[in-house]
Amino acid sequence: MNNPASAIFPPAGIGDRKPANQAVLDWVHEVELLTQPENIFWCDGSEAENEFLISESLKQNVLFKLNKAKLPRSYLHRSNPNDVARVEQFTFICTPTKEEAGPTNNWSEPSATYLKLQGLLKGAMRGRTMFVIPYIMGPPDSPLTKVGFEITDSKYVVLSMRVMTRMGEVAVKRLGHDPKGEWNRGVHSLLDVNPERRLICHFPQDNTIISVGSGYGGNVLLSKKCLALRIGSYLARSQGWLAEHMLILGVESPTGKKHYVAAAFPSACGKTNFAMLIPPKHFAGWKVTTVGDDIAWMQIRDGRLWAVNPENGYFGVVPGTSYKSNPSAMKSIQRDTIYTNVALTDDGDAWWEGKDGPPPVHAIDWRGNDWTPASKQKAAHPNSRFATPMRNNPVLDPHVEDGGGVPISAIIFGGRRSDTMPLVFQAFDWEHGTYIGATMASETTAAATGAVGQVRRDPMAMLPFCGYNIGDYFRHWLETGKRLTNPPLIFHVNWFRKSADGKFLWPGFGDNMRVLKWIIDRCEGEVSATESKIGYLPKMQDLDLNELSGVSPEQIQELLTVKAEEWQKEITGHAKFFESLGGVVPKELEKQRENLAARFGT
Ligand code: OXD
Ligand code: MN
Repeated sequence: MNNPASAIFPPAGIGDRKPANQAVLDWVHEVELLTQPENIFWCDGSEAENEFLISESLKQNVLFKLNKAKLPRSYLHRSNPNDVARVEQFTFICTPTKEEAGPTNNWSEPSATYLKLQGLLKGAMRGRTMFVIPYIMGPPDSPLTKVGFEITDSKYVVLSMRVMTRMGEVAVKRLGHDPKGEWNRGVHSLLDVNPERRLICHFPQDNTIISVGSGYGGNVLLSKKCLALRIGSYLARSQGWLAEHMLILGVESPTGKKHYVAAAFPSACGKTNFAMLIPPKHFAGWKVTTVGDDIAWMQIRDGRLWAVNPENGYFGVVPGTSYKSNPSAMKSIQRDTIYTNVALTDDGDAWWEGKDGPPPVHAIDWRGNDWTPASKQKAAHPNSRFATPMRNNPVLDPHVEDGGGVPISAIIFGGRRSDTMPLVFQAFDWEHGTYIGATMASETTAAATGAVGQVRRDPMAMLPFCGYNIGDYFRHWLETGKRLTNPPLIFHVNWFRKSADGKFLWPGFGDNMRVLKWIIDRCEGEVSATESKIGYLPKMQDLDLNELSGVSPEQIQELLTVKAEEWQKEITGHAKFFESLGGVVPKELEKQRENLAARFGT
């Protein structure tokens, strides 16, 4: 096999569209001098460029072609087995002081880090092509939209960025000629894909990201976690908006009344499934549409929160995706999709655990080895992914390109919790909702390297993504609430509660519509609720459980139960978490915790 980063030599007319902005040209030249590539490829996002890059990637085994009839224009990429997930331990926020990065981030001093990275990048692109990718995050005409340039030596990154962002001309135009314009500088090199030389570094003050040693999407598609969340959250605070790890969905009633909801669940906890929910038959006439499946940028207008999805595609977890769990995702990934680390069947189809139908009798697993159903290893990596354009989504919301965004009626927090957390409850108000978000927890998943299934606090699902001090982030949430005259209502959901014998109590997926309907009814002021110690709980009769099969009334009762012993433990967990943050938690949230504890008599 060739080196996957080997240079490629485009014919005239491809790879030569240099932007005119002098600041961009100077920066590219600087990176060129440092990394010494064989040549520079200026990406413009065109069809011809894409075709050329795909054909070169096929030659170099960076991509494998999938069955043309079953999955047109779709490809398989296999990553280095040492490089399959985000690496939180190697992710750094490089602010002048450690306090600015805060207690939840790895911090590293900027000048020393630049020096270290320069050492690693010196000559790193010899014999390779250096790609320069202009892109925007956000709809082209949104005031929130940001320009980024990513330099990379990975063709897979270029091809994926074309799916995940609005790439090329649109970004060059948006930046224009002003050498002082705001844009993000992103440098990525695969180096030798060695965990010992893997670093994902953010310099918020310089609007700069440098990522080395990895080829995994979350570490290298710098638009996504690095810009849209880590740098994004930093910019959002100073500019007065919110950058959040949230899906955005629209829900329309049979009478045509529409609400938009944003929901923060940690990685691999079902954001994509929720954003593409198909209501059960009983909800005929209800429609759920997707604005975004991972990231929401939200600004205040007319006292309300308005959200845009800065992305242009979905980078979703493949295993478990099926026509039963997420038909719209299945339809989306039938074409134009880059699959990473799934299995390859003998007829060139993609396969993974949890796909509809029986497993293939033989396949090549994600590592490139023979696989049969008798194999002990998984055929697809648990964090195998699809990158697919959002335009493929059959339930794409018609307002996804609106620059002003969509008005948010409700914010939902949630995680994987086997116990303690009821199916749904509502915060008393914004400040209490901020507390619920700040203390939320979830069992860890394969989306990041490390142990899976351990409960960890993950405030607003932003633990790995908040680019500054988490105490200031909480403060920013509290201040945002004060500026909202018509704030979204805040809820917490848990689809993952289990019975004493370890079985899920709630079917989830499409049936989550029943919970969403209650949330919408609350937004409409159509139903009352039971005030409990933790917030407002649904009254049984207000949850539409008609035609819900296989769930007993006792199960529903259990799903809505607040158990004092579990909550006492939970409150201790909140206290420990706040303590671990070393005094940065705003006093309002400490007070919320005291009030909650007092309600439980502790
Ligand atoms: C993602 C993640 O890829 O959160 O969206 O890890
Ligand atoms: Mn995510």
